[in-house]
Amino acid sequence: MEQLLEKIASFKTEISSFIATKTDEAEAFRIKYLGSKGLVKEVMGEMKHVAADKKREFGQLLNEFKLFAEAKYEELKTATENGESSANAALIDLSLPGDPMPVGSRHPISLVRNEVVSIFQRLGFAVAEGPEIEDDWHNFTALNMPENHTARDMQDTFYISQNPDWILRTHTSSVQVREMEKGKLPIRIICPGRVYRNETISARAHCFFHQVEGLYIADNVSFADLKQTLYFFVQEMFGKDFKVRFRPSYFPFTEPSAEMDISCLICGGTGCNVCKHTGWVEILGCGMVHPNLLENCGIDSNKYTGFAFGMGIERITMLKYQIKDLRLFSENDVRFLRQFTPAI
Ligand code: 2U9
Repeated sequence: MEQLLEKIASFKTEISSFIATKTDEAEAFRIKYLGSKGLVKEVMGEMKHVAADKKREFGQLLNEFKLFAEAKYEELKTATENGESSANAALIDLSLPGDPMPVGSRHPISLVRNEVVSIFQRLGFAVAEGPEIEDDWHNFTALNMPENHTARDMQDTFYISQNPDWILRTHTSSVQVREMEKGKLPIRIICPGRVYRNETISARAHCFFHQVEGLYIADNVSFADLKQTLYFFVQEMFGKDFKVRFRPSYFPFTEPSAEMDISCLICGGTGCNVCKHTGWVEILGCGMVHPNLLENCGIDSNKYTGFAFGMGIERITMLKYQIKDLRLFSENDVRFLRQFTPAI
C-alpha cells in the first residue's frame, strides 16, 4: 500500500510538469495516462490487492488521481487547440530573469554637440532651432548674399522641385535670421543643427554635416566680448594647454571677420599630419554681425551691435577623437559607433 501511494505521488508530479505545445502531444498525454492501457487504469487495477477495510479510503484516492489526470488533459487540450500563442503563454515562466538589454552608445556627433551646447548654456546662451527646408531669403539674401553673389558658389545645395524658392539650408544662420526677425532683444542664442551642401562625398566632404552657430546682439557688444566668449569656449572644450590665435578672414555676414585657430593638440605646435605641418588647427569662424543684416531684420544698427560665430561639429569631433574619414559618421558601422560612451 505504501508503494502504491508513492507511485501515485510520483505520477502526479510527472503530470503537473507535463508540457504540450501541439495537439498530438496532448493526445500522447491522454494515451499515456487515460488510455485503455494507461497508467490511471494500471493503478486502478491495484485495488484488488488492497485489504477490504482499506478499499473505501483507497477508492477515494484513486478517483481523485483520475480526476487530476483528466483535468490536466483538458487544460492541455484547450491550450493546444487555441493555437500556438496560448500554448506558448502556458509555457512562459514569469519567474525567469529577463534577457539582457545591450546598452547602445551615443553618436560622437551628438556627444560633441551636447558638450558645445552645454558650454554656451553656462554663459547664458539659449538653444534655438529652425527648419531644414529654408527659403532663399533666410538662407542667403538676408545674410548679405543676394542672388548672383559669389559667396553662393561655395554653398551650392539641394533644391525642392515643388518651389524654386525652397532649398535645404546650407548653414544654421537662417535660424538666427528668424530669431532676429522676431524683434525681441537682446538675443543670445546657440543654433545646433544639420546643414546641407551639394558636395561630392569623400573623406573630407559630405552632402550634409552639422553646425553650431551662435549669435549675441545687445547694446555695446564688442569684438572683445567675442574674443572672451570664444576663449572660454575653447578652454572648456580642449583644456588650457595650447595657444589661440585669431586670423583676419571674410564672410558676407560679418565685418570684421576672423577665424580662430588653436595650436595643434597632437604635436604641440611643432607640425604633424593633423595640422598639415603648420602647428595650428582651425576651430571656427566668427565676426561682428554686418550692419546690413541687422537692418534686413528690422534692428537699428546704430543702437545695437552683435557678434556671431560658427563651427562644424564634424571638424571638432574629428580633432577630438582623431577620426580621419568624414564618411564614418554616417555609415552606421557599429564597430565605429561602439567605441563611444554608452548612452546611460
Ligand atoms: C547671423 C549673423 C552672422 C555665423 C558665422 C562663421 C563665421 C563660420 C563656418 C564654420 C565652419 C561654417 O561649418 S562651417 O563650414 N562658419 O565661419 N559663421 S560667422 O555668422 C552669422 C550668422 C547669422 C544672423
